Amino acid sequence: MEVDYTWVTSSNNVPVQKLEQHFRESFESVSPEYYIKVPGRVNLIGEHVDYCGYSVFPMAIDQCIVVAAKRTTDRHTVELTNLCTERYENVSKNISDINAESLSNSPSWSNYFMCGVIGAREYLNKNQLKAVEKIGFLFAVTGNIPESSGLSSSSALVTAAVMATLIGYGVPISRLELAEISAKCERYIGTAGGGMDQAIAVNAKRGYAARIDFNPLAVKQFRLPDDAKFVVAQSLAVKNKAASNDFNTRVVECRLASQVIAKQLNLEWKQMTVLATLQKSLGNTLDQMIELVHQHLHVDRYSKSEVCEILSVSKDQLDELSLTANTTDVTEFFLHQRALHVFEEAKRMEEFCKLCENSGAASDLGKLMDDSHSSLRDLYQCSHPDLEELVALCKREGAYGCKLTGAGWGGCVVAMVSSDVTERFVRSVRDQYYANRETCGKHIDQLVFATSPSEGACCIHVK
Ligand code: ADP
Ligand code: NG1
Ligand code: MG
Repeated sequence: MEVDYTWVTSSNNVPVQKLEQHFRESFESVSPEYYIKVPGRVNLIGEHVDYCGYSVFPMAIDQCIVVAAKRTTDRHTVELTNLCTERYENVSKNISDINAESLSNSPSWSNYFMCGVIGAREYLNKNQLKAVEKIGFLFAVTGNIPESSGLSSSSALVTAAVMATLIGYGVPISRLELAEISAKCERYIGTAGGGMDQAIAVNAKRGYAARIDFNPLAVKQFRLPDDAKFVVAQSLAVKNKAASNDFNTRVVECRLASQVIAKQLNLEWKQMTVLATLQKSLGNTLDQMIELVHQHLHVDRYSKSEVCEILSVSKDQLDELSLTANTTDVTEFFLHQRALHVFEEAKRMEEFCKLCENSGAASDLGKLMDDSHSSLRDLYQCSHPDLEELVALCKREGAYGCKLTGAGWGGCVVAMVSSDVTERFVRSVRDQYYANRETCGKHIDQLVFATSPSEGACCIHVK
């Protein structure tokens, strides 16, 4: 089989030595054949809109997941080991016993990895599957993306697993397809996410942020302003998105908002699973969609019975048509607030791109980030008291703008600051925020750091 990995670039910056040693110690002294490196990301604007079909504006960061890999031909198993922490236990699974349905039972690290293995295998046709019937894998994983902190450690891991499996099988894939199948298979863990994280992880270009559009997936590289820097700071509050139903409740609230508006406008509401589909079918502008939210969605909470009544369905039908497995017990939904956030955030994202294209003022970009954060806090209700403290501190220290990044409920903020003052800014945040907090042995440089756009996923063959 010819392998077409012309899109795979090499990188010198991978911490492979310790991983290689761990690989050999774990797997009877054999050495890895290849390494996969996939970065995390920070999203500058367009938060909680990707799963509604709207565009986002992330950039890759230097922190990454690295997988060392070797194929086996004497056993049809996936054997996993992890260098990061003892909490990430070793796992060995027969490939024919891995199935998508069982992965949402627990968001264990190995289940994220198995999402990727399944995603890769689903990409193969019958003949290809037959040809790889005897192939198994040894994988060792390490990484330095802070987990459950909104910098997309989960998607870096899943995407790396997809790549490691496909490369081992010798099956070529384009970057866009890789991003799409990685987004699809991460949903087996139980989160109904959009495709932002995987798209930037695979398509990022050093020195550029990217605008990512969905349906169809498209990536456009953007230069960021020269006079500003982006600083990431961890609040230290963590949130595993698959361990509660908060994330999926937001996804479902947006879907119900779309369907309730559609029903009131006598449209085929069942098809309006995301807000962007509703907008498209109406041919409306974002301002007109905002008008519709005010006209058709009340501010008070909706009970499940009220939603059922509006849509003329039973509770069981609603579960089947609109909810996810872990949101069928949710009894109240805030439709007005969630839809308003999404349409306004989609507008802010467009304005942010325009400003970047036309060398707009850093203060204008910062204002959009501030407004995004306020909306995430007040309308989307996915902030956290520690994030609020950190945002307030960053603003006091002179950031042009500051917002939570990723899903929220903890995790990181991203602040935009003048290039001239970045070092002082980082020092001030470090001294004031972390001085009296338990940092669980994390080095201070990992908690708050200036970041510039890094490159996307790559593979290094050992020769
Ligand atoms: P994030 O915002 O970082 O994407 P998620 O809640 O989506 O957070 O996913 C976090 C989960 O991803 C962790 O609980 C763990 O299972 C997995 N994970 C993250 N980093 C690693 C790693 N280095 N090794 C193994 N698993 C990891
Ligand atoms: P994090 O916080 O990195 O898990 C999640 C989603 C994104 C996006 C953001 C919010 C996944 C894999 N990731 O990111 O798609 O919706 O939240 O903008 O579901
Ligand atoms: Mg994640």
